[in-house]
Amino acid sequence: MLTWSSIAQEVPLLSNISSRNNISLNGKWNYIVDPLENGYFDYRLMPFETNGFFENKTFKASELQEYNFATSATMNIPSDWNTKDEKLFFYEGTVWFKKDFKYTKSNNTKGILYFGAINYDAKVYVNGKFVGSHVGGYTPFNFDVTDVLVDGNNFVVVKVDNKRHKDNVPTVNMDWWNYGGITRDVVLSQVPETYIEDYLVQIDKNEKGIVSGWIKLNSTVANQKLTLQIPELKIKKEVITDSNGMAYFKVKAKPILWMPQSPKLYDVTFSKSDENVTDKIGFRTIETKGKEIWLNGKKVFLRGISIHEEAPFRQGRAWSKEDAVTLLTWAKELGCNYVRLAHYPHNETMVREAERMGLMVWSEVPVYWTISWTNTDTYKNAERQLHDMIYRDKNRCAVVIWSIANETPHGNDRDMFLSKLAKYAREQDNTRLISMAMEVTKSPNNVNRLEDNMNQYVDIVSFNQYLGWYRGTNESCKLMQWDIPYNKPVIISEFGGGALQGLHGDKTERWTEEYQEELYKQNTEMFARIDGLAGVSPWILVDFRSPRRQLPGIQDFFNRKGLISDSGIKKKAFYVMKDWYDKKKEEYK
Ligand code: GCB
Repeated sequence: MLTWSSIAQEVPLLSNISSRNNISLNGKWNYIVDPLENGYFDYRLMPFETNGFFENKTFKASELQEYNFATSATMNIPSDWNTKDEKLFFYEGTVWFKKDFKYTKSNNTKGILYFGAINYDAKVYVNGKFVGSHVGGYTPFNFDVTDVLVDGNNFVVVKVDNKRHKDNVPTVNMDWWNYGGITRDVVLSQVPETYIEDYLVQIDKNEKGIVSGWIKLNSTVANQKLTLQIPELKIKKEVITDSNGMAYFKVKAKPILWMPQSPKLYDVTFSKSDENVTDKIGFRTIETKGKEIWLNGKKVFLRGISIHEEAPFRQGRAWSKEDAVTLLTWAKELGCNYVRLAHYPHNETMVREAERMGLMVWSEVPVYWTISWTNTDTYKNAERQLHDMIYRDKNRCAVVIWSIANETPHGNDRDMFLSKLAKYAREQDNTRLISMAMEVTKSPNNVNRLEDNMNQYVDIVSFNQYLGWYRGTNESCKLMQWDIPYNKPVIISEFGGGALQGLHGDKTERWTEEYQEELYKQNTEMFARIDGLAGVSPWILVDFRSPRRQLPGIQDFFNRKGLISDSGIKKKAFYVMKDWYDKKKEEYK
């Protein structure tokens, strides 16, 4: 007998999900808070095979049933639950979600259930049948649920658990809010039996004047005719799949290159007799030469800002186009040509909007601080998240840097873990730059020295430094010298300090806007003395929620290092940074 799990299963991600034939499952979902995981385990703590909440049974007065989705509260999805229900603000645990939907079955059509992200541990059921699970809070996943869908009324139930665990990625300790929930879009995608699963289109790395790439089907069928079209470049190319269901192409083309000043994107269509997938794709080159970063063959300075995926004004997880546009418009106002999307892969819309607006992107996995370096499952988890980040965004020319870690402690175990991860990243994508946010290790006699064994695995030496906040005073910037003994470009991936917007005082008083302003003045002046500095991304664009930040009246559970307050008001330091970027822009014209 076939088990359910053998007919509904996780499948490789559908690329470019928003261009597919989708039924949106966003909107109201019923939810049940379940701190003891009562809907999953029986009283002997054995998982239920039947009778769990996933069955979504209809409540009848004649039978004993201690849950009822139909009469439970509803929540708008996508969303974190922490900002949607006061009782759940600090909650970490299990919440069950249920959504009803209609579906018309047809032969030759598959149903793929796609989640943009769920934080953290998700178990998914369709019509009471288990279809699969996923861990990791910031990457998409999908299941082929064709065989469990019925004609007419269907329901999906998801058990979401955001409890932190030491061996997870990220681990138990971090400086951002562990927002739980179905935090990104949910769709049921309808695709043909044999469908275009994935593709890549890029300027050829080795041959000038050539655009190359591939199209991949979901099954290993040979001799399928596929078409690539880029009308504006007068490209219409027919290709035939090999026995792996892959079709490769190389075409002569001289596209106008994407760059921050003019982020040119082309309409591209991939088609099969019964399917069209359309995308907007840009072309550019990115490389390093000694201590310089070159975009399209020209030296560039990355005028950046770090951003958390935190919704402007209302807080909570950002997910919508509107959220993305607000955040990125602020970055543009600051004079940025670059954003560091910290500390985990942001939603796909954010990356696409950055690309549309002309912002280069640093994209990162949550290998943050001290994770379990020797645990092989932890490694596998990190590698999977890295894989999925690269897979989803490989066609986004805006993404120029994959970052594999942030502020990790030196040691052999870490070195083994990160070197393996760096190699893996390069195997997945050898067309982009690899980096990680390191730390300054020594500063004897006012010389900040950066030493990290990982330097050999990265293309860009990046580090976070907090002179004037965690170390030294603002004044100490004046004397500080820098020793970075690597012939690679340098990025300061973080610097900054906290200020409560509206709090004024002397520039020596912490938490005032004047202190933060002075910190930015002194730091940026010091940057002139850093050899090979090729970019900076101050910490951070907007104040964001963090349970580590308790100081009453000042922090109130917000990290206050934003250049903009949580209510959207620019602090004084914003303008210091903007002036510095205006000058950099002139310098690199
Ligand atoms: C860091 C971390 C970042 C923190 C920041 C801070 O170095 O990378 O996640 O939020 O410092 O504010 O302390």
